[in-house]
Amino acid sequence: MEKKEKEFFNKIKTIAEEIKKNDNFVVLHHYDADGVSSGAIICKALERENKKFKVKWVKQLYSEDIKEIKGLGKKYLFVDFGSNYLKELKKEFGKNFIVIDHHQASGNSEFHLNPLNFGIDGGKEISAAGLAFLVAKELNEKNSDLSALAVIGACGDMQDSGGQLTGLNARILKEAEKEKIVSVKNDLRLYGRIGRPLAQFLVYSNSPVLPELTANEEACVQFLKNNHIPVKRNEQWLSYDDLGPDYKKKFVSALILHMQNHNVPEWKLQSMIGEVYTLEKEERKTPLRDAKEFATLLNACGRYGEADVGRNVCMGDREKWYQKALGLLQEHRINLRSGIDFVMQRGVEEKENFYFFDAEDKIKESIVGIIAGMLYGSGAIQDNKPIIAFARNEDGGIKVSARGTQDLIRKGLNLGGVLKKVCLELGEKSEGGGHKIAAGCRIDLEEKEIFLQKLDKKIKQSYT
Ligand SMILES: [Mn+2]
Repeated sequence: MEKKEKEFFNKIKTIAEEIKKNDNFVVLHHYDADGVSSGAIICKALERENKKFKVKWVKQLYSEDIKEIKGLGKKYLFVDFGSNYLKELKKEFGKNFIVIDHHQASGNSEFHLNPLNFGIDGGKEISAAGLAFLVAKELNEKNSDLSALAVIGACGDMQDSGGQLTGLNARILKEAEKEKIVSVKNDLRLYGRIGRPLAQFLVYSNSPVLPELTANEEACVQFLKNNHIPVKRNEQWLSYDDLGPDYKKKFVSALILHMQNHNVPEWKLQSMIGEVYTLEKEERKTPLRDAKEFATLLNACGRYGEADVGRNVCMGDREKWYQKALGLLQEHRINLRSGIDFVMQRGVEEKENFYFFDAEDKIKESIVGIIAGMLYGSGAIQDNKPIIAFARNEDGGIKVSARGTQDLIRKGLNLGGVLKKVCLELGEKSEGGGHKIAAGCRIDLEEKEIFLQKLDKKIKQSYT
């Protein structure tokens, strides 16, 4: 074992020992799929050690949250965030806190587990759920059954986006395979292979967007018909996973051919095939059976302010909380669908350098970006310009979501950079940023027109 890796596993030991020695924990975890699954792993492990604990999730760790939980317990455990707050945590809790995180850290502390400090890529090779799993296993061999949650967390943070899990993730996966908790195969990686009827499988595909299929149900139904793919058997809608090997092959070749006919580049086609993870202990045909679908279920819970629901499902509930989670997932699908319908009906407006639409309060600000991205497949817009979506914030302001395409990025577009610049010009109240291909910001209602003008100029400049 390499020296650094040895140190990494020593740190895991240190943290497990610290947990063993103490009681009365307060667990604070992030609200996305990785945050929820890592929080659940830690809670389950504490439960099995007969430790008392309180647990709470937050969307983002703020100083107020840190102050708010002070006094609720004796030992504070931060999962999937905290690395950037070590100084503050020291000030509030002295030595009585543990951080398990994989984001960029500032400083270090005794009970701080972060792969980046050991030369391990926290963006690709392990997520908070993987770290939590290693700690849990160090606490008790029995916790090896939680490996599925580590895989779910990694998928939630898109650490499988290269087509497979690598590094420590791959090692955890091997273990999960050996214990028959997860099985791995190479297959079509589109989201919803198990839980969605075939037409919906295509309609809601947004990674990648399928030209003339994504967000266009009629076209998807026609596509299946033209290629003689059965969509029902015994009055039951079929999912991709229900198709036999021959029909699967037929489906994949038809889809690839369709993409090639729409000039989708080779690398993107290749990214559609890769590892898929089946959770063998989960019931067939449920969204818990596939790691990515499980992660989406958790994200849906978080998005609608119910990350507790997701955590309870992760911890094993398959009754009340699971039913509630299914309801939230259903609500999410309905919202996506009616959001798409709304935009298709209202139509998209156009400036010289981008498309845009204002959903006002008709689409939730938390999903308006997803819908904007899906429009590239719908036929409502071409892929020659980025798309900007507006929705109302809770505070009455405007949430701006921007989406582009790989091709535009190659030509120089950087949406995160552009939004940041525009916001700076609008004054300090507005803030913005994000990635090149997807970004967001908040502006005041009355700033919309000037924002559109400034944006048009800045996007143009980014190509030169
Ligand atoms: Mn994470």
